[in-house]
Amino acid sequence: MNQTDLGAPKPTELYDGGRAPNPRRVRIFMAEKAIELPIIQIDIAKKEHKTEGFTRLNPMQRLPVLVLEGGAVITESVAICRYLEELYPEPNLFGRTPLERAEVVMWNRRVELGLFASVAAVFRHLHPFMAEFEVPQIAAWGEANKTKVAEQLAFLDSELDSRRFIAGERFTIADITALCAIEFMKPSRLERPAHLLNLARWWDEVSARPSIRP
Ligand SMILES: N[C@@H](CCC(=O)N[C@@H](CS)C(=O)NCC(=O)O)C(=O)O
Repeated sequence: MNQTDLGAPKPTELYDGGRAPNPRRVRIFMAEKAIELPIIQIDIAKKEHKTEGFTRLNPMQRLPVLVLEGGAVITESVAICRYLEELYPEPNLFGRTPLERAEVVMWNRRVELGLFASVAAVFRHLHPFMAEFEVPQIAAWGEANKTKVAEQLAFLDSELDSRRFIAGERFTIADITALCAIEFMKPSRLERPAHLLNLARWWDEVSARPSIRP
């Protein structure tokens, strides 16, 4: 891990949420850059993110949360990753040139608003575990999102026909977001269609990276 000295406060700890997909995005991002930080595990099932102490840290009651020296707090997975990218620029995961940076942000956002959000809607609106977290839980919305997931997977498959990774010819945060969305399909009781061969080729490559190991 090569840290750039920007005079910016250093991260001191990451509040993590176990198998939940957003904290996992940040953990994979950190592993790619070999960033090691004390990790504080918050058990979502035990509602530890709803306690008074955690709510003071993040009023949104969501994970992950990055704490910095001096007490500043960053939430939102992409904001956390952007901060870490500035402090630990290598390997680059957000793009090097103005065009590449725009393409990475574009693809990351597309995957977040498309595939990731649709899988999350299926999980949050159909899984019995989520009934007390997603209020109101609307089963019809969960069902409707199954079609959206299928559409988004087909879209990514067609895009991956012409390039190696989601945002171009190298691995970026957009791949991490897509990978976590697809992993999240398992607890959401969704299957990746086997006929999407470009997606399968991409999946085999990205899921073999050492950073992806749980
Ligand atoms: N937009 C946030 C989403 C964070 C989020 O929704 N985290 C989930 C875990 S993946 C959470 O904390 N869920 C707790 C709940 O729904 O009560 C980000 O990108 O970090």
